[in-house]
Amino acid sequence: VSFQMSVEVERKFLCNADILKTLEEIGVCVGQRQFRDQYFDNPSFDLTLRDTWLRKRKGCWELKCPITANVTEEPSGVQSEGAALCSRYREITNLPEIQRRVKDVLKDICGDGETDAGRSQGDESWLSEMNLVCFADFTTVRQSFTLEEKGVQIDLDQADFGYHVGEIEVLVPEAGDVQSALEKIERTAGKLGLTGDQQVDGKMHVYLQRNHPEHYARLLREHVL
Ligand code: V4E
Repeated sequence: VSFQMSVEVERKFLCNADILKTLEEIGVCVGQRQFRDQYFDNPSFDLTLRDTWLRKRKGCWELKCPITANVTEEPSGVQSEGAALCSRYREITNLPEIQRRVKDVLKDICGDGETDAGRSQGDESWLSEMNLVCFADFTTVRQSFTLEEKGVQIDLDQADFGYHVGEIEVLVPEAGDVQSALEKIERTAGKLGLTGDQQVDGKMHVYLQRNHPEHYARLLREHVL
C-alpha cells in the first residue's frame, strides 16, 4: 500500500493534568522530537483560502488538501458528535505530485508555462515561479504515544510561540476506511476521558491569529478555519 496519498484523520484536544496522567497509564511514549515547519503560500493566500496547506518539515515537502472521492465514510448528515470534531485531509508527500496540485490550484493566477523536466533535487525555483513565499515558520516539540488500539497515535505538541495542543491521529491509506478511523479516534477520546464538544484550535490557527490577523479573519469568514 502506498502511503504517499493517505488521508489523515485527527481530533485535537487540550491536554490537562488528568488527561496526561491517563495517557501515561494507558499509552506508551514512543519518543520526543523537535521539528521546524515552514508554510508557503502566494501573497494573496490563494492556497490556504482553498484549504490547501503547503509546508516543509525536516527538509521534506508535504501538502494537505481537502479530501474528495474514494473515501468511505457515513454521509455527514448522520455523523456522530465526535466525528464532527475530527478533521480529514489528504496528505501528499511526493514532490512532483505536490507541484502538480499546487500548480493546478494556482493555474488561473500564475499561468502555465514552466516544465519541471531537468530540475534537480533540492532546486526550489518552483517556489518563486509560483510566487510562493513563507508565511509561517515555527518549531514544535512533539511527544508521541501509541495505544493498544492499532494505528492510533497521540501527539502532544508544544509550539515555540507558546501554544500547547494534543491530537489523536489515524492515517488511512488511499481509498481506505475513514469511518473506522473516526471510530478508533472516538474510542480513544473516550479512554482518555476527553470531554467537551468544542473544536480545539490547531497551532496554525493560533499562529495566524497572532501573526496574520487579517488573513485569519478571512479564513474564518470563508469557513476554511
Ligand atoms: C491549518 C490546517 C493545516 C495545517 C496543518 O495543521 P495541523 O494539522 O494543525 O498541524 P500539525 O503540525 O498537527 O500537522 P501533523 O503533524 O498532524 O501533520 S491542514 C488543515 N488545516 C485546517 C484545519 C482546520 N480547519 N481545523 C482543524 C481542527 N485543524 C486544521
